[in-house]
Amino acid sequence: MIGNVRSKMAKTGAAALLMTGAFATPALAQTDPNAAEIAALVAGREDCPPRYACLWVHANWSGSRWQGQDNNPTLPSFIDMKASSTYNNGINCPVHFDTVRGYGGHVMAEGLGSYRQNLALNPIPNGNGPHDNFNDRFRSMYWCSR
Ligand SMILES: [Ca+2]
Repeated sequence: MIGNVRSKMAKTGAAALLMTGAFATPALAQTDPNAAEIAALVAGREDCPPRYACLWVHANWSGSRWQGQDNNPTLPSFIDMKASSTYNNGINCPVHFDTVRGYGGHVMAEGLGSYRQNLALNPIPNGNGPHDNFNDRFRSMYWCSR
């Protein structure tokens, strides 16, 4: 008799575990359906090594990446006027991205550790109207202040 009850409990427990397992995976997947995409995006941003500021040709930290450790009065042609996302992975101060060579023009400060996923969403203050933004505009960069 006792053995019979234990056997039933064991079966019930096994059934409960199976049900938990059956429902756990879909429930986790529903928690954040974009988890894999977000992980891939963050991985792209994390490609920027420590001590550098990085620019990517495309939004979402994708496409060719440029990385700068010093002040750069010019940018190589593959990224000059083509940057669409940013990441300041420096160690001590903001980086400034400028819309003209040799610094100046419209300047966008990127704080230490901060990033922009899509520069098209960053309007230029006092630019050429409400739709003017920093996408595909950067031509030089400097650290800290000038
Ligand atoms: Ca671009």
